[in-house]
Amino acid sequence: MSYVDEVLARVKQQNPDQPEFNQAVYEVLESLRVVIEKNEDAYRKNALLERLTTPERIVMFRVPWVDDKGQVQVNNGYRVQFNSAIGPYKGGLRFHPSVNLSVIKFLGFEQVFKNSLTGLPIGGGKGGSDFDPKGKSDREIMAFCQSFMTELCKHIGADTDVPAGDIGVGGREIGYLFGQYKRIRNLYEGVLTGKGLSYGGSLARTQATGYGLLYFTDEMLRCNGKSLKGMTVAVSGAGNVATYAIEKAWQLGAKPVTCSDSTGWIYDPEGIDVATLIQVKEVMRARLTEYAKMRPNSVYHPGKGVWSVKCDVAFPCATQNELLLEDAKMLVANGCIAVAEGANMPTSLDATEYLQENGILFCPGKAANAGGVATSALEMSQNSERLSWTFEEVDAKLKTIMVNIFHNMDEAAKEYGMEGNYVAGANIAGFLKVADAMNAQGIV
Ligand code: NDP
Ligand code: 2IT
Repeated sequence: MSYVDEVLARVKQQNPDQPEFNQAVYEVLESLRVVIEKNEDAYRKNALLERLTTPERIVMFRVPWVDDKGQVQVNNGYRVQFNSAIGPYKGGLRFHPSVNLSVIKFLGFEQVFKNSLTGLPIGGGKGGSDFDPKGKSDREIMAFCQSFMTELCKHIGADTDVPAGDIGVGGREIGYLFGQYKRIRNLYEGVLTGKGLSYGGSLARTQATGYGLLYFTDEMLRCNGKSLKGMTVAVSGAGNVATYAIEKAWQLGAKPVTCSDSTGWIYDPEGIDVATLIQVKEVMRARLTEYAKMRPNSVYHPGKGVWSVKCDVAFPCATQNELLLEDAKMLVANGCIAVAEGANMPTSLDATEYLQENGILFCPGKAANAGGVATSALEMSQNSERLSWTFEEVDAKLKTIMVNIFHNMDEAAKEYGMEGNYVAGANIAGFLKVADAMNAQGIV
């Protein structure tokens, strides 16, 4: 059996109840086959792939908190410190009822390669809780965040592990988490990113994932003789990533016509209005039905369906496995030319294969959405030097980073004889730096 197959079997056998983690590992290791086969004995002897697929540390903890009725609630808290070969663990926190160890491990595993692709010195980690922020009062959110950080603060630090936001964790939650860390540890340090601007946050971090996704896609289209100008784009999600992807799509001359949340989706023939979207999702924290009320020419559809809309480029920006084989078929049939993942692993494996086989330019999330974590690393730099850069400075760095990621990914695919296969290119380029650092540091 080849070394890759041995490790895939081992991961499956050791984690039989973790479908998302197995899915992420399968995609990466399949891409790495060509690299591993060149030096199989050395990789096997050093158990490089076993170490790569086993987190350095997993912290799991109880999060008790009191709701507004005086009832004690208990949630599960997680932090997976996956790989610190190239820098302190770095990656978001997700608060969503679907969170479990499989989801956090898949996200942490992806983060290792994504962070490597940024070219910045950050290792990979991820955390979160099955806490559901929906419908909770501000006081309940604060109580939860304080309890969560009371345990998490023992395991993180500016040079150890630096969490940030993800689904269900935005500026409000980061503020409460930072306040509690500082209070318990008596340390004012850049232990979290995505902070508010008055207490160490970076300009452009809020916009960074969505903007970066569009810079990346723009460069990819340019290198394939195309341009976003005049294109119709479909976006899923209505949160941080989707909102700023939509904003930058407009700025680059495209027309974003859809967005979605966990209950339904919007088709707006005049293009999604960013101010209305922010008002509904960030200020009112309401459903997209409110968007339809405020924009009478738009249509709200309950359930799923964003990918049935005719578009040139599709940007899945909500969650994992939200673009399935039947969606991929609709996109291809409707003449879509590119899919770029704003979310982490939003496209199922069979849908990815179908898109690639049908000539769609397919950009995997670990490359296309790396602008968020890259700008988090820029926030860490600013915190370390106790300075703040201008919006223009950060945005320019973000753009350069995204353009470089595209070219590194593209060149890695070409070097290993898989031109245009950006999944393979991203996995290989991300892997090589981490593997080199792991080899240099001995058996740890
Ligand atoms: P937000 O919480 O801001 O927004 C998430 C959006 O997706 C919401 O509109 C939400 O709907 C929808 N959504 C979430 N879960 C589901 C689900 N199970 N089914 C249907 N819709 C769902 O999160 P972000 O925008 O920050 O994150 C979106 C994706 O981007 C995630 O995959 C995340 O890991 C990834 N990502 C985020 C980065 C960041 O910097 N924030 C960086 C890189 C990747 P509703 O409004 O109903 O909750
Ligand atoms: O998936 C991701 O890259 C994020 N949620 C952002 C992580 C970060 O540390 O900024």
